[in-house]
Amino acid sequence: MVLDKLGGSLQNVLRKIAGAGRIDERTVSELVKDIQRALLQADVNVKLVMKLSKRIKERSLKEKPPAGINPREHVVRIVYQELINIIGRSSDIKLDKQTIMMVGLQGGGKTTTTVKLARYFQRKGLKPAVICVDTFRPGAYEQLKTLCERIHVAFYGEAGNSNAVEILKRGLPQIEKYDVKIIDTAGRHALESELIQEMEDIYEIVKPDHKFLVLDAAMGQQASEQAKAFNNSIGITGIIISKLDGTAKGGGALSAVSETDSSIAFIGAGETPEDLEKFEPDRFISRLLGMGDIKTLIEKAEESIDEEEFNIENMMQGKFTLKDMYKQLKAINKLGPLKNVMQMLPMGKLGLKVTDDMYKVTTDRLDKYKVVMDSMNNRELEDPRIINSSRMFRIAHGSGNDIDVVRELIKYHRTMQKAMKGLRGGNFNVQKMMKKLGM
Ligand SMILES: Nc1nc2c(ncn2[C@@H]2O[C@H](COP(=O)(O)OP(=O)(O)OP(=O)(O)O)[C@@H](O)[C@H]2O)c(=O)[nH]1
Ligand SMILES: [Mg+2]
Repeated sequence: MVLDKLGGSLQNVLRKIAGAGRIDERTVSELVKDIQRALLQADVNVKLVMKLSKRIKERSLKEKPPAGINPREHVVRIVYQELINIIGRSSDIKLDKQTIMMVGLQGGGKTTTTVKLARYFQRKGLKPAVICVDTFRPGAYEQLKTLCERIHVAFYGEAGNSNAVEILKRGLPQIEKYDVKIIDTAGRHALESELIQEMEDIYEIVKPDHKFLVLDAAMGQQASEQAKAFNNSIGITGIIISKLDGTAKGGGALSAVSETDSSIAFIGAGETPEDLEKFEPDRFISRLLGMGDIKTLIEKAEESIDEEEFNIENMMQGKFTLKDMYKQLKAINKLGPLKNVMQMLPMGKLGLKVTDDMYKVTTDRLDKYKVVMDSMNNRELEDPRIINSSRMFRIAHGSGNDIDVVRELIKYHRTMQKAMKGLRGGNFNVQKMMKKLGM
């Protein structure tokens, strides 16, 4: 997931607190040092880190735990709250008719993010349309057109026309009936006068509800300078941090923008149209701390999967048949890369290792499994434990597959079943604890 490394070290810190004998000055000092190390490694600004450490230290030693909460849980809660504080608020995005203008420097991820946003609103049941007014970079038109076609989003652009204003004057009436209109603009390598002028011209015609600035996570703390500069010249209503998957230093950009007037609206962590999520500081921090954002998962599931197909409760039950497994794999595949979905679950905290094998369930694999399962009878599907070697041979033969594929499917099912059980039980039950803390 986003910021794996930072998450990992913060989770270790929390585990340490959970296992601490008592909370005294020494434990707190140690804890604060560990947190500092983790945040600095992720490129969070030193001043912010110092401010945060001071707050955590003071509060942990001074504040009395509320009734029903032990001192260790109290400290965990303080860490959680203070981390949310440094990351700032989130932008308000309505699920309603709106026009969005995308701005940013060259190569920051505007076009990719335009498509991700279109997909985001599409998933929410709104009708998006995209206009390309990048007349600067050759190939911009084709890039956006192809991406939009891939996700079946309406697109308007004029190949070869270098006049952005003209394109908009013709394009806007054409997409009048769409709910969310997204305008992808050209980038330049610096915020120079030409770019500012063009952005202003486009602004005058479009009069967008939102001006989103797309910032590459790899720029780290410089993000704050960029955000300030764009905000001063044309004003922005939200920031989208892109490419969070590509850097271990994403903490820099994320925390830097909280120092500006604007706030983070979305974060992008991947190249596919699905790899965008609305930025919610509390949710983000819970996930970073390994508190498994089941809510995100459920919400996402509800958007694209009907209930019969995907039942999170069942998934956690641990007892499921091959048929269930197949249904769930299919559902998970619809939600996006398996790895992303798995990582929304509290795997880390429950000490469950998700092996690489579990990530590798590609559509191809699923199709193969489907064929294998078609050669099984109902009893075998209901209770795969009865599949001995002669049955395995029959199934392999009947489905035209190697016996290894059958073996692999059964093994996969077993691993999955164990994983689900692990999720439900778990040793250090963070979910329960967070509930108790009212988080
Ligand atoms: N890994 C990863 N790559 C990304 C992400 N967002 C964008 N990219 C890649 O970054 C490169 C540039 O992205 P674009 O969307 O074309 O950037 P742009 O801001 O539109 O660029 P210009 O139009 O030239 O200004 C592309 O190769 C994208 O695939 C992301 O979240 N993760
Ligand atoms: Mg572009």
